Amino acid sequence: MSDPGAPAADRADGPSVVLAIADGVATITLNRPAALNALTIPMKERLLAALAEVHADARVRAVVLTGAGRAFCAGQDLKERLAPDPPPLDDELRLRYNPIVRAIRDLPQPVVAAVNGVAAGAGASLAFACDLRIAADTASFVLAFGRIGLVPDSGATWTLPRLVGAARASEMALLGDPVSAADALQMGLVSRVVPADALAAEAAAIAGRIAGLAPGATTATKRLLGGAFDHDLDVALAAEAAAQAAAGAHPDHAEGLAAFVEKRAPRFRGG
Ligand code: T3D
Repeated sequence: MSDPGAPAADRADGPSVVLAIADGVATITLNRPAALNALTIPMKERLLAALAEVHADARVRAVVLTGAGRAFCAGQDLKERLAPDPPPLDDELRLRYNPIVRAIRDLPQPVVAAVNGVAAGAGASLAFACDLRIAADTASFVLAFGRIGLVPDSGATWTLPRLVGAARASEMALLGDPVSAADALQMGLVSRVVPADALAAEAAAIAGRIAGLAPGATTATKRLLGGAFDHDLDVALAAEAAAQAAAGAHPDHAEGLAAFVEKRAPRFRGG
């Protein structure tokens, strides 16, 4: 993907968002390492386009979102905001950040955030929107919004309390202190921490395992978990029953049963 709208420095380093698809796994890499992958308008548009491409590609069964270089993403490019006539903040959220978060949540495929370094501001929000977060031991999360007189956005006020509870979310949002990978693991913000040089392989392995599952059941599981904090037990029970009926009627369920009794790996087809 070329990036004609990107600043010259970005073009020199290649496209600001790189999408690679192999073996059922799409890897989306934020790629402005010199600026810690801070998000410019062209980069946000490229990210949205990559997410749309992945959504439409039935071969893709799992997604990894990561950053190039030493950061995951430093959030909004603050230098872009200092340029003459930046777009109004609420327009930027409505037109770009919010659609990106919505696109991640609406993807049929689970998204693994491979947090390779600092995730700050909207960069942290992106990680919070993913289905799984695994982190390098060098990673950190910083809700940097307050330091520049802004409020947490891109869904962070919704996702973060659901991930870590109100008390920890409030500390992170109000104080803005960096949370280390070890602390993120302890508070349940990430599910695994691995040595930095093992992160890409670990993310690929997790995504590869997800890609080997029955895609319809995987999507339904993502949807069921995504709604978990929004309705009561009876609604959850009914939603599980409906999803199970659909999963059970799919040929992939029969394939899973056959593979079990034949003591072999299942070959799920999806569709
Ligand atoms: O449109 C809207 O504005 C609405 C949406 C807002 C959403 C948001 O995301 S608001 C929050 C924006 N992000 C931040 O406030 C984070 C700013 N960055 C930092 O606090 C620090 O850079 C980090 C904690 C992320 C990392 O610190 P450190 O010491 O490891 O690195 P550094 O030296 O600060 O940064 C390295 C380079 O990246 C540096 O460039 P230089 O001097 O080498 O040319 C720095 O300017 C650049 N950089 C880092 N973050 C950003 C950035 N450039 C532009 N925008 C950034 N956000």
